[in-house]
Amino acid sequence: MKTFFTPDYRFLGRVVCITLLCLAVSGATLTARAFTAADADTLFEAHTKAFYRITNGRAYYLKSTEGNRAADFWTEAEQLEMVLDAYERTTNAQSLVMFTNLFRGFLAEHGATWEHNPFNDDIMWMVIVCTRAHLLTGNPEFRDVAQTNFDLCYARAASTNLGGGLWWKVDVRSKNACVNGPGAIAAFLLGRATGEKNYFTIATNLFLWERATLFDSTTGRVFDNIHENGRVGRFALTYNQGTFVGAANLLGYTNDARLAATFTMKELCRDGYLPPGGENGDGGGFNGIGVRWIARYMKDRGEQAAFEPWLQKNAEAAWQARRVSDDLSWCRWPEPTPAGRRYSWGASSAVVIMQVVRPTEMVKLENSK
Ligand code: 7K2
Repeated sequence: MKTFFTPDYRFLGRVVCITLLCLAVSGATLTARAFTAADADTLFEAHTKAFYRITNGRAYYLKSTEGNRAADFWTEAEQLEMVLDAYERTTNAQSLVMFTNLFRGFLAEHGATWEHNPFNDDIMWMVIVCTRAHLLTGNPEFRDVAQTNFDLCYARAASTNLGGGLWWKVDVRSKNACVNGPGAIAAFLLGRATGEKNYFTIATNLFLWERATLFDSTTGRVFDNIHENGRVGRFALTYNQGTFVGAANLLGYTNDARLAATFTMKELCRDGYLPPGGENGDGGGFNGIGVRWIARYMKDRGEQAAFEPWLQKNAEAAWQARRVSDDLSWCRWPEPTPAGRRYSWGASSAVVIMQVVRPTEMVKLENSK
């Protein structure tokens, strides 16, 4: 019996060897396509070279690769967040200098108070920027600008109509996820920055209103808005999913954060890829915002097993989609970035995802230890 089976064992051994060889070869292929921390630097630097402009210590982002127009209020604000993402990853003093120049440029362009802007969401985005900058640097100037503008915005945006929440605009026609998610995050971070408990209460109330009004707790879908007449616009966008996840995570509603993040991954993606944003509009940076808050939730709660492969697949796609001429990557990965005019906002999602998602190269190194 024994001798009869011996050749079979040897055959099995050979099968095992070949399988291991195949795994090693596919591992090598993965390594070749792994993105690195240096690649994340490259994409950020390419965006800087194409769009960052500075005169007399005041900096701004160009709107596109053609012409001299500056990016508008909220896309500028969110590109300042992109710089903070780069600083958080690298703690490189140079990105903090860039941020400070952009902050000065922003105030020179839009003033120190922003009540002239009819969009409450725009103000909340910039409040998040300034509060994050304060929490990273301790600079009181960032905190004070954030607090003043949060307060003036909240005073005009908060109402009890439709059960609470913030109006999107001064015309008080609808209450949108794009102001309530950011409003909750801004209030929470201001609570941390100022130590004033009232901001945490506001954050909780805004989040709970959004959760009750613009969230499907069965699926994790975040609805875009509710009109003053009570009609809900049920379409879901990655940036609204992201700020909902962000607020839920900060406030400790972890199950809600997980559900909304899972919805983004499973229902809004095709083949696992985030939906392509319209590049020359508001949508170009939606995925950057979405991923920023989902990645933060994932890291805070140790949910890498569920979300990191998906995030890294998208980061890898963003990296591979860059064009050779100037290393810009647009927002429609995995489709390659075409030649011609590109937009700073549209190119920011790729930069952000590479800052907030751990390079695949590091994962490989850790696995082989
Ligand atoms: O309708 C809102 C929002 O609910 C929706 O998600 C997006 C979709 O469009 C608007 S928000 C976009 C505005 C943000 N503030 C500055 C304005 O110029 C901009 O239109 O895109």
